Amino acid sequence: MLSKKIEEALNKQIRIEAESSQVYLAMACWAEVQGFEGVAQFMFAHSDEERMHMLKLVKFVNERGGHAQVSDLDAPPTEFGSFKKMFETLFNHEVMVSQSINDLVHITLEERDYATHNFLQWYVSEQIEEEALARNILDKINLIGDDKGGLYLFDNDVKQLVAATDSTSK
Ligand code: OFO
Repeated sequence: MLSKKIEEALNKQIRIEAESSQVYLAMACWAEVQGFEGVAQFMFAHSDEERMHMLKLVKFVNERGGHAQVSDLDAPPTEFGSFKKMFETLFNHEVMVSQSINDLVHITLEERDYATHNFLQWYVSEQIEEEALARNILDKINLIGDDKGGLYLFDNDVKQLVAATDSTSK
C-alpha cells in the first residue's frame, strides 16, 4: 500500500514522463518538417519510450492501492533553433528527469517504502543510459558544427542507431 506522500510523488513523476513524451514528439515534428528523417525517427521512438515509462508508473500506482492521475500537461516548444540546441535541450531535460527520479528514491527511503524503492531502480538505470546516449549524440554534433554535409551524415547515423535499437529490442 502506498502512503499519500509516495502516491503524490509518483503522480508527479507520471506527469514528468508524459511531458517528456510530448517534448520529444514536438522535436520529432520539428526535425521531420525539415527533412531530417533519421533524427525524426529517433525522436518519435524516444517519445514512445517516455509514454512507456509513464504507463509503467501508472500501472504500479494503481496496483499498489493508489490512483494514477492523468493531468494537464505544459505544451512543449514548437521551434528548437538548431540540432545542437535541440540535443542540448534533450540532454538538459534528461538531467532534470534524473534529478526528479533521485528525489523520488530519496522519499521512498524516508518513508521506508522498499517495494517502491525497488521498483524505481529500473528508472535509475534507465536514466544512466539516457544521459549517456544524449551525451554521445551531443559529442557527435559538436564535431560536425553547422556543416550541411556533416548534418546529412549525422542524420543517417541517427537513423542507423534507431534501426539497431529496434532490432535489439525485438
Ligand atoms: Fe527519458 O526519461 Fe523517462 O524516465
